[in-house]
Amino acid sequence: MVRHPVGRMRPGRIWAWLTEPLPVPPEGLRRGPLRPDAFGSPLRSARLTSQLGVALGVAFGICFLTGLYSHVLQHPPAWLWLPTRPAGLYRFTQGLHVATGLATVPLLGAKLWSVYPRLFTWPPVRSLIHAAERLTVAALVGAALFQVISGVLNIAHWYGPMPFFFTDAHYWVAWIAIGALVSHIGVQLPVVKDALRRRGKGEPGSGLVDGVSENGREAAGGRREFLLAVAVAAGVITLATLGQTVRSLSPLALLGPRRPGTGPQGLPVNRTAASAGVRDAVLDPAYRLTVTGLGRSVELSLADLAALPQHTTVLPIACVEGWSSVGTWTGVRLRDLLSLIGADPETCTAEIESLQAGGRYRTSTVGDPADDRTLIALRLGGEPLALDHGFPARLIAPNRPGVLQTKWVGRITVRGAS
Ligand SMILES: Nc1nc2c(c(=O)[nH]1)N[C@H]1C(S)=C(S)[C@@H](COP(=O)(O)O)O[C@H]1N2
Ligand SMILES: [Mo]
Repeated sequence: MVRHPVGRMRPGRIWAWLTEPLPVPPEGLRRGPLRPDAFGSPLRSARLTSQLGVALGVAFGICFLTGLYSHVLQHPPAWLWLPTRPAGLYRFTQGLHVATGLATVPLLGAKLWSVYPRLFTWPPVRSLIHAAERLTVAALVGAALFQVISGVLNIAHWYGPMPFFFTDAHYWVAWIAIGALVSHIGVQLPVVKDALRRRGKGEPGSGLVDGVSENGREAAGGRREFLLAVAVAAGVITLATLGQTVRSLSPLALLGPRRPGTGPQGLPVNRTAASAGVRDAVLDPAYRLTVTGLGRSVELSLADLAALPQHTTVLPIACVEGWSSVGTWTGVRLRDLLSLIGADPETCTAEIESLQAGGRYRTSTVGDPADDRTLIALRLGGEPLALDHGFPARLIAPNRPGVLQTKWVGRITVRGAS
């Protein structure tokens, strides 16, 4: 049993109260999984748990940071300057977020398997501080399972089991997970350090004995094989999904719900024109793009738009779900459209509004409309946009989550002009 490091401190009054042993429940209750010898697998050891814990900690850290970046891009705070270069940065970070999250599935499973006998530890609660520690672990396990499961459901577009808004829930539970994780690491660090330092203390040459379990039993072999199996499972899952964003791996992307190169004009589609209910509006010959603000307004027909200077940029659609695909887009620079009503693209922002009547992603804001690569695109790969890619006009801007690349644009409103 490892002594709690803080227990060696000169105990203050509160600390004494928190760590005071609580009464032990009657031995007669110690049945079933609570029996001392209920879990016999010699594979479980502090060393195995520590190694899985380190890997899982790194994976969660990556998911947290890349997830935070995705959140900030979708909800940019006014005081924060966000770079638009490199244009494919979000494509990389979000691909990493989803790939790492999926690789976490076998890691988390193995880690929970290695520690679940501790659910039945005896006595269940030794002291108030022990109770707090167990509650933190419960929060960590609950939050980790929630993140992995809700993330997988989101990529699968299966919202039935999620009666809440995925994005908000996934964001807030991430803070619970990271808070509980930091506290868990703080408590377990001495145990982990100790377990990892014991490398090679087993019987040399036998290849069987390796590490010491919590109760002093020597852990038998098989740990390496177990870790290898977990690593292989994580690797296979990664390979089978990375192809949704890395084109050369796309033939292997059996688990990736969207593969680059599929869909109209070689680009995947999440929301079709039919499901967004915009078919009639966008095919109407009376379609006009309205640019408005500062008390001025212009209406542009498709012919007017085609008569303006055309520019081409090569930019990815990088969906929050981890898939991405690069397209060659041609159209009118957003800055040129804003100039038509005398707005200064250097000092204003632009709200881009879809002809779609409802839905969360019918509008988005461009904070830096002066960027030359930001287009109201009319063409993809040299052809007019497919209906599902946002015909007749869609926004395409660098380093931007897919949900903000608004399709079927009908109105642009100048905001925040000075
Ligand atoms: N108006 C509108 N634009 C939208 C959406 C939407 O639901 N409505 N979905 C967005 C999402 S989630 C993505 S990933 C991209 C996909 O663009 P694509 O269908 O051309 O590949 O469009 C974005 N633009
Ligand atoms: Mo998306």
